[in-house]
Amino acid sequence: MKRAILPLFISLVGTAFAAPSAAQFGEMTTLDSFGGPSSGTYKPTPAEAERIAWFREARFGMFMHWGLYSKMAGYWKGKKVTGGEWALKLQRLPIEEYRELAKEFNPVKFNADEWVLLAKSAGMKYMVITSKHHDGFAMFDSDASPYNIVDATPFKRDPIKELKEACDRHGLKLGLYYSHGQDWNEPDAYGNNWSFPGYKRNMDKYLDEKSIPQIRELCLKYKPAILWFDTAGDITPARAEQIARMARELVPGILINSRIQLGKPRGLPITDFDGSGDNEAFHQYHNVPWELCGTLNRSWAFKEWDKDFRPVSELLFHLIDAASKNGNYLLNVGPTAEGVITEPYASRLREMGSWLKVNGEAIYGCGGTVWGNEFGDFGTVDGKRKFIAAPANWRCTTQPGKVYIHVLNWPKDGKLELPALKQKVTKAHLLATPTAVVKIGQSADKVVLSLPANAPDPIASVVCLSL
Ligand code: FHN
Repeated sequence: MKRAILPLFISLVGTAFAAPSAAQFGEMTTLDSFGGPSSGTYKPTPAEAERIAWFREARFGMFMHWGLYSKMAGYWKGKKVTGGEWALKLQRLPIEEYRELAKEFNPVKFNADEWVLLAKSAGMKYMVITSKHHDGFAMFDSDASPYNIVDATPFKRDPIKELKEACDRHGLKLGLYYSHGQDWNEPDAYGNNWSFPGYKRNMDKYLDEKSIPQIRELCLKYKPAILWFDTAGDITPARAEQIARMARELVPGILINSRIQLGKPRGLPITDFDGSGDNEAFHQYHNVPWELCGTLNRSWAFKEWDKDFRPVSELLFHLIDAASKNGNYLLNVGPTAEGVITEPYASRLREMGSWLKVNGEAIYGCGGTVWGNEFGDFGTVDGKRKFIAAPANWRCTTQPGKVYIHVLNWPKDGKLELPALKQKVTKAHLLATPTAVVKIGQSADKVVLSLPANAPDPIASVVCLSL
């Protein structure tokens, strides 16, 4: 693993919930059924807690943005364009010309097992792929619209079906992203304000004639573990609820994300988990199960010219940071129009998998931090309330009876000071080098660990405290 100086990340998105105040932490609270401090505002029924259990256990998934826009690869008629999966709208392309891409979309190198095995080698436990993004093109065999990969391209195969079968073969869960309100191919949907001038759109008509029929067939044909909705547009709460209820009826145990509807997450029984901002985690511990989705470079869809891939140190930080706040990390790849996940993505994913092979017990199925004041706090900057992140020298995850300290900046003097723990620390060892000696100094107001001179891992080394 390359030596990397871990930059400090300031997460900018506000917490959607009043995160438990730091005062509530600072000492080991009783671990709730999710293995982390609970501020009491998340109360799943036994059935709801059961269906989300695999998601919390998983902690790490692969996001995939793959569609006709992948054929553009960041260009239009030979010219570099921004936008990726948004290029159609940002460049206000003629919709008839965009539709022509379908005639050339033929991912002959697509191999579902390769994709699933790469995700598995990264230590990922689930995948979420765009079954239909805002461009309106269905990447599955849809009976509700002929604008789909089987009927409209020379490929003629159903990659979602093949991915689902590969996920079942290799023990991963498959989630399906579906843009349920925004669809630039359809005049009645929300989002296309350049192709149908003067047309008075009717969202209910779009929902009844395309969106809901396709969501229905996604449920019946592929039984997804997650329906991952995005950009709800002006879908009313009632329609969002109708979609959620239909999905739960068709696929018992399915998980639904909070973006099914705009605004404050609805929470249970409509949605199972919250989403923080794109590439921005919640600032603090978030007691509703949640997920950070982020890009591996700077794009969701494949762009040939986007070579700005994030270092593994940053990617591992997001995984560890999210887990310490009770969240998952959904890390995105953008496959090419030929169906290939290119090496810059794959090599970083494999490096993350190597780290997880050694340290996975401190991530999978773990609860968040026992403290909560390590992230920083809100203050006033230029008269405005702002979150001021503390230096991210370490993060904490938990299992009943265990506290894991992910050391991100190895102390030069070997001394790592932690807030107080109510429980007595009986043992401390490094997951990477269990025989290395870690001395414990515990008093009423702090715990001090004396660490070996060298960090076993250049990015994040985990100390397991047994209580
Ligand atoms: O508009 C989409 C965007 O294209 C991408 O799919 C992201 C992924 O979280 N979601 C929306 C923007 O937040």
